[in-house]
Amino acid sequence: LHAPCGVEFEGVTFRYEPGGRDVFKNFSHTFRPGTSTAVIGETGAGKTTLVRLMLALLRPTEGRVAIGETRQELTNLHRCNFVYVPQGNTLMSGTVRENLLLGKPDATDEELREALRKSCCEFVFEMADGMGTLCSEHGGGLSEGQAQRIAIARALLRDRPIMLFDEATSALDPDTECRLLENIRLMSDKTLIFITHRMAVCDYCDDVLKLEKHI
Ligand code: DGT
Ligand code: MG
Repeated sequence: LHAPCGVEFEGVTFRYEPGGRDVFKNFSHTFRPGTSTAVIGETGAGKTTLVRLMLALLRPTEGRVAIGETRQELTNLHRCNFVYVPQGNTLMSGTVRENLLLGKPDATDEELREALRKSCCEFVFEMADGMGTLCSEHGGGLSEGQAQRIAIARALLRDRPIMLFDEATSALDPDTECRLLENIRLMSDKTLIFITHRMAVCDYCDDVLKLEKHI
């Protein structure tokens, strides 16, 4: 559907406030189309800021962020190339099925089940109400790790060329996390960007980007 799509940072300097600290200083990096990258760095290093620059929620103070083969400068329009799974629980109150359909409103039950399998959500099939199980706004009867996996299934259904995960697997046990990363990586036409505090994730990625905190 979508061609593989990369993201390029070219000489990006960014500060939140005039005269404030540079979160990025003449930063250049290419997220190559169809590859996976682990983004690591201490707290405050700028990982979430990197995401906001990609989503054009922020504009570089200097330099540019570009996307795709045409290397177009990012605008709000280009947000449609991304799906973003943020930190924390982002499920709405409603059933598992209703949550998944936010990712793809016309998905068949088979497509929903496929996305659940890829994101290690087999537990849904074992619940009495299956995809009719209720998730309340803050996860309800689901554990944090279960809610995270359903949010990832929803993101997979959205089927965008670039997937951004900001600590989106932090509540999973390491075995499940690795299995999930492997499943997602097998969809190798996607450009995957995993922000993580867990070094083990690096072993599952083609590239590692370490962000440093500037003083
Ligand atoms: P984390 O999530 O705690 O591991 O940290 P990162 O790596 O996601 O860091 P990030 O991008 O949230 O913050 C980078 C720097 O920018 C840090 O010094 C805090 C500052 N910062 C973040 N968000 C804002 C904001 O909305 N306004 C201002 N003025 N500064 C911000
Ligand atoms: Mg962050």
